[in-house]
Amino acid sequence: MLFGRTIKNPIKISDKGALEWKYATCGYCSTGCSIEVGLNKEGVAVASRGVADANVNQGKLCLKGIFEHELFDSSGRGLRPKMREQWHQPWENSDWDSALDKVHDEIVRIQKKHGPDSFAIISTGQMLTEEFYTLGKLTRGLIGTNNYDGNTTLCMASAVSGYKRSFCSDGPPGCYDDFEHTDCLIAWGSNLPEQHPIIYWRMKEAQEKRGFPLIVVDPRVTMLAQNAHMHLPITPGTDVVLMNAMMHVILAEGLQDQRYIDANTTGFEALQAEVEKYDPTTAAKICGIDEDRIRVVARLFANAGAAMQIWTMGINQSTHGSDGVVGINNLALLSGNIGKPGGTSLSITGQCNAMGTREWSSCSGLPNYRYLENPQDRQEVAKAWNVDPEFFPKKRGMFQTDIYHAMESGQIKGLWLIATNPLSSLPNSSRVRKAMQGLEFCAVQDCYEDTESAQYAHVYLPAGTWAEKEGVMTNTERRINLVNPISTCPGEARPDLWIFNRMAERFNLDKKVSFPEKAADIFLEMGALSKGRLADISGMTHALIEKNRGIQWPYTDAQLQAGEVPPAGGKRLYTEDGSFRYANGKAKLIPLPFIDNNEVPDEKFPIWLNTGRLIEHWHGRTKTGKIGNNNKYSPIPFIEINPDLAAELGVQAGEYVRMVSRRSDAVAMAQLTQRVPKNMVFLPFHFHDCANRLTLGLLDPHSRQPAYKQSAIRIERIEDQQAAARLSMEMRTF
Ligand SMILES: Nc1nc2c(c(=O)[nH]1)N[C@H]1C(S)=C(S)[C@@H](COP(=O)(O)OP(=O)(O)OC[C@H]3O[C@@H](n4cnc5c(=O)[nH]c(N)nc54)[C@H](O)[C@@H]3O)O[C@H]1N2
Ligand SMILES: Nc1nc2c(c(=O)[nH]1)N[C@H]1C(S)=C(S)[C@@H](COP(=O)(O)OP(=O)(O)OC[C@H]3O[C@@H](n4cnc5c(=O)[nH]c(N)nc54)[C@H](O)[C@@H]3O)O[C@H]1N2
Ligand code: SF4
Ligand SMILES: [Mo]
Repeated sequence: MLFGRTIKNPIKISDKGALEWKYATCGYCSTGCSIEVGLNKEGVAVASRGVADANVNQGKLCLKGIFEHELFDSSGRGLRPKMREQWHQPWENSDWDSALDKVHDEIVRIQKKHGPDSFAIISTGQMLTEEFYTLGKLTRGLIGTNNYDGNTTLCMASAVSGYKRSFCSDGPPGCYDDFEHTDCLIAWGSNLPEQHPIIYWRMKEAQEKRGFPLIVVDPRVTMLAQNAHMHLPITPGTDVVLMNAMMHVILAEGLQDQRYIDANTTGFEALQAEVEKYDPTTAAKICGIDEDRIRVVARLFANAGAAMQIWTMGINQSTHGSDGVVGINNLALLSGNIGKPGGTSLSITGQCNAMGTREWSSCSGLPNYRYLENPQDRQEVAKAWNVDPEFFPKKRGMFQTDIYHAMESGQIKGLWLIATNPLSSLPNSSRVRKAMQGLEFCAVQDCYEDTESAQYAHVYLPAGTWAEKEGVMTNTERRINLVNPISTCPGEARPDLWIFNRMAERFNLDKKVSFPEKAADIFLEMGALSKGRLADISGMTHALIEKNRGIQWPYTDAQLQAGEVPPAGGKRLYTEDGSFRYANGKAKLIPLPFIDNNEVPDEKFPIWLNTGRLIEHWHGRTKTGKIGNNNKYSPIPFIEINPDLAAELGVQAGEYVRMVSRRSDAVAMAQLTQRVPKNMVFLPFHFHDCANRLTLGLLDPHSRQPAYKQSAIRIERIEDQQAAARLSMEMRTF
């Protein structure tokens, strides 16, 4: 018998008629791929391709980047500003002046009536850096609410907090080039092949060349786990116990790098005393990893010439998120693996410009990692912006997750949402819904008008997206790359920068503060503010960035003047002899006692609910749900469920099931797979009104990031499959 095709037709790539190619950086994930968009003779975007001489992606793109040009004319784009008196009334078309006046007047009214901090502004990791900077200037310098934060609290807050605790500063020390030098890689809670496909390709190429061991810690058999030498299917939320046990073994067997520890760290004795309690036999009972395996991994890691750790949401999104990051840093410091090629602790960031917002948005402080708490920082920024330093708050305001609680309690009355969709992305969405319904005023600024959160808006501001705008983004390895305007905004939609500048005019009547119109000029202003700081970008310009296909910070004016070539893929933040930002130049080793404070399965809710992502979709699918070649892979909500559990529940493959948590319920199709253990299901959070109906999202005490990955549910068989199918079809649209 013959299998497959007997005659092979040559693959034909249809000619899309692209005549001109324009340079940008992909606007989905934080990998930061350089991309070119092809325009046909009418100037319409018809194709996307990777840029061959870009260090990051070397000509490659993933499934999202390759169809990114289709975003420009996708359905649901906002074409006109809209307004209404009450959120439940029908929208009325408006014009820019009226809509912006309304937002301005409501901010002023609410601040006057209830105090400056009663109006909150929530931003994102998905705009361009010049836009973040401008919004920060407007918010901190003119509007003056302290309750200004970003969706990065849902994402990178634990990494930021952990880096600050260990090294006294945010800023990932490593880069992709470290894969080329490492002798051992541990990936904690990261599904690299699906969520950062091109970083995965870089890692895989390096690994195939040099064969270093890959150890994956994830309760699920992800694609990365399938490709690992060792998979550690950890009990959810217990990574810190495994880390402590590994440190126990390292210290008990004298495998630590004592010279490095003595020269570059403080706190060794306290850490030693704490990890003493975590012998592998005891730890194995909590974290579910066999004691001998813990020993093997600890030895492999500590004995490697250079050892590297990466992590993503499996660590950050936990009640021990910040501790997990500190634990990773502890392991790196004990073994002298910071700042050397292949030896690093590299947080893989999430959104395309999650780094840019950390550096420049002023959400948690002031530009370029300056602190509101530091008088000198306040003074410097006030001088540069020509505002009164006393106008700045003396400490940071609420985190995004706390802002919602303050909306519930009535402390916050007004909200301006920019490029984030909390009704889909915050945990326990029925609480979020209620909080939004209770607002006196809400403005939503989004490139799509059909988002869940826009349901509760009084004003809708239609924004441009991605390469309808101009500016830079920073990727996971601190590389700043350029987005050129390739298409114009549809209808009357305008770039976010334009919207901020027009809003600034309304708060800046005496024109005291300058708000440049051009992104390239704003970038130069930022460069001047960055001189001598950790993230010094004073040597960069937009033109130089495009020429180099991205430049990693720091790149200083002095380096430029000295003719030093911009860093092209090997730049590390700290040197092998420390140089950390604490006053004594040393990093901190911090003991991490484990307290089991998660929601865990019990008799009534016996199944772990693990939520996360798929390669083809982006978050709430406002973008990928509209692109056929992305959407077709998973158009409806589904769960990964173990066949043994399905059999016990009497559920067949392809049937719909009802999931019930203490918060609410949701319906999804059962996909039977051994990827998850019998006591866990995995539910992608991309679908409308689904995963976050169920999640509890307890907050990490340091970072205020929600534990999206650990909730308890029960699963019920549904008799009426047709009704469930109809419901599930509704969840695919919004
Ligand atoms: N295609 C696509 N790519 C994306 C995104 C997207 O929406 N779609 N989003 C981007 C963004 S913003 C982010 S933040 C990143 C996220 O990237 P990732 O963090 O890699 O993706 P997730 O699927 O959220 O979670 C990763 C893994 O954490 C595991 N996990 C769950 N609980 C635990 C635990 O207790 N311990 C450990 N060690 N692991 C656990 C899950 O099983 C899951 O496989 O992806 C970015 N890239
Ligand atoms: N259950 C569960 N929930 C999660 C997670 C999880 O793993 N599990 N992960 C969390 C994480 S890591 C993240 S990052 C969040 C993401 O949460 P959100 O930020 O809510 O996710 P997005 O859907 O990306 O929202 C971005 C919004 O901005 C719009 N937008 C895109 N580009 C532009 C632009 O240029 N300008 C403007 N004005 N609008 C734009 C999009 O249309 C979209 O509505 O979700 C979190 N929620
Ligand atoms: S890996 Fe990330 S940056 Fe690269 S093409 Fe895919 S989504 Fe875009
Ligand atoms: Mo994220």
